[in-house]
Amino acid sequence: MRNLKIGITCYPSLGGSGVVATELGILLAERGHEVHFITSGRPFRLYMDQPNIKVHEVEVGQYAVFKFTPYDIALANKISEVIIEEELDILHAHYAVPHAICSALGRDMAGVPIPIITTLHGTDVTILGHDRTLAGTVKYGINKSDMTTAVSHSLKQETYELIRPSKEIRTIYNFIDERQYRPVDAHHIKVGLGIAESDKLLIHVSNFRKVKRIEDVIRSFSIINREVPSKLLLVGDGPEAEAIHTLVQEEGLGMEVLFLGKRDDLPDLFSISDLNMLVSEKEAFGLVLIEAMACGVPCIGSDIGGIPEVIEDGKNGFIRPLGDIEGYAESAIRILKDPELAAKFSEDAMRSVRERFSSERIVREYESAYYELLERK
Ligand code: GMT
Repeated sequence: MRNLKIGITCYPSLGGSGVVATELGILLAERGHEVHFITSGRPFRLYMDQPNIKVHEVEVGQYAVFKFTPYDIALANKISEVIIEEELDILHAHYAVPHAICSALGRDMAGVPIPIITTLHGTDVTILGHDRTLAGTVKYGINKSDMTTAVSHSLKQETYELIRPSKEIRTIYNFIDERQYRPVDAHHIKVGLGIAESDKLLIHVSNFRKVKRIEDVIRSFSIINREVPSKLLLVGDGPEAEAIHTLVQEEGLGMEVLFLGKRDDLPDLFSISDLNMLVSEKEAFGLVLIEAMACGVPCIGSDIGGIPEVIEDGKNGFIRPLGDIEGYAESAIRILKDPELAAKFSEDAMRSVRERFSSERIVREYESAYYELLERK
């Protein structure tokens, strides 16, 4: 198969869709393809100049007539330029709004009928699909794409029900960069944080938005902490940070909960953790689950969206109904108090990621989708 020139448009900042798009681009470039990121800035996980990768930054002019700067129009304009100048074979849009819509517009402007593949990541459907000011454009973006993928079966189903697109959607799961996410010896971090050797460690990583239900994590940790000497690491930042701080104080957990902010050393933090909690009320996939599992950490999750497709209930973690604070705590205590069960879940978590979410497997699925689209033409 010949190497391709692939345009990728995505959010370059912190967030699951940007991480997946960037890591996909890096791996495609390593496989010999030429990858062109068309974004508002350098993707944050793209650390250095890598062979076969070019970043095309979108510039937006500031004019007095604009009340709102037209980033989306500038993006479509940049996409059309890159299609022509770099002779792209295919465009891959991550997150429907505005990337799928701008890709369709950019392709029309370029007048070159290259295929567009759009990957839906979750909130582009589960939140924006309910917003009457945007839902129509989500549908337009999907229908104008030659292929649409969703990061879980659950998201695929929800998109069919909510958006009713005229095209079929294919599930391609998210994947892990195994070179980064693996168990490492990071004991020094536990020592540095002043955590006693005997304390069990729970971890929650997110963008601290309401959908993550961090208050449920805190409330169940409060129950867990009464039974098991433990600490909770909260990693990330976002709009709910203040409310979470207040709740932690109200629950009298000020000494037990450690706010670590945004961190780059997630593999280290997972490697010292005994349990990961993701109990969101919306979650198309839950990238953080496979990041934790790849480091051998069992997970507790809510029965929402793609979470039950990632955690295998009773095999490498537990799934409990959304908001079941007691249930989460009971499941966590079971794992934390039973070293044999914890070791079995940990092994199975790593096996599951290797078998189901390996970068090799998933990148090949995207590559096959690209070749299939090019053959269809
Ligand atoms: O809320 C987040 O976690 C960020 C969000 C995003 O738009 O980047 O994540 C979404 O895409 C990730 C990558 O595909 C998925 O793993 C997350 O489950 C999904 N978030 C939601 O559905 C809430």
